[in-house]
Amino acid sequence: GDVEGRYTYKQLKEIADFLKETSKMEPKVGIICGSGLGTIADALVDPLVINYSQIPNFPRSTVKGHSGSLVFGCLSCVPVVVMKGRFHFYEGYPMWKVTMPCRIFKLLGCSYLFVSNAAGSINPKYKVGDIIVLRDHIYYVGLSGYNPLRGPNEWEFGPRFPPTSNCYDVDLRKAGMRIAKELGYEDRFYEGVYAALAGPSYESVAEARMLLKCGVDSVGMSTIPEVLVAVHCGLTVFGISIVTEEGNLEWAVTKVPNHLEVLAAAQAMEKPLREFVTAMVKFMGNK
Ligand code: 6GU
Repeated sequence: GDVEGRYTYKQLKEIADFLKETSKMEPKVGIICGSGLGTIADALVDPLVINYSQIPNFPRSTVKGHSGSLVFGCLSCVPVVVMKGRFHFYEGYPMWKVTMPCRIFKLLGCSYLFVSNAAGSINPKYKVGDIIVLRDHIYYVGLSGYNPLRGPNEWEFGPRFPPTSNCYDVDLRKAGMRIAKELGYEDRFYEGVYAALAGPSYESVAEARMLLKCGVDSVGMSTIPEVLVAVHCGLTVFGISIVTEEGNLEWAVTKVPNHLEVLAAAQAMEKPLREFVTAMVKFMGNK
């Protein structure tokens, strides 16, 4: 049941009104944290944590021990709301639950979506710990029918046939690459194409080779549904992948990702990532 259920506009308004009353804030940027990237929320000044379980009509996160939370606060004096723990399609959530937070961001008054994910690299140039600023995407899940915008159009939010040729704002991408350079991280930042699979199984070697031939740089199981719904309702989008695994393009190689190495690489990028997000949000606040 993907299109049987949906949030009514009234339900979404109720969620947004609850969050407005509780936070007394009007965030300018909505930030979605990828797996292991929740430390972005730790950088907020005067954080207010609202657990998903406290929010009417909000789904629960399936990750054990964490219901997930929205954190309101300031980054570089810009009011933001951070989503710690997203809803993945592979967990069994329907697309209308996966993407609901973007419409909430819109109703809260956000102009921007900053979205991040942990991803595998397909382009052999990219190593664990590299950060890929999303230039474009290939949405395999949508090409095979699971588009979050399928079903009656929600005219309160946007048009029936939204274009997707400019999902990742060019000014933000340029600013992102400039800021990475100014921070001294140009050797770890690239612009690239992200592909989303439904998951939860990883890509096979043949699939990885297909992705490479299709021009894919990084691959994961998230982000694009949220981006499509954000673009539909007029949010300006900026996205990054953090490479936490290197995709396997060789049948002869049976490399198993070393989880400790992956964690160490992600941890090593925590400081650069925090600096980068802080600077990007400052740029968004001044735009
Ligand atoms: Cl779909 N593939 C690989 N290789 N690594 C990942 C991933 C996918 N999603 C997160 N990390």
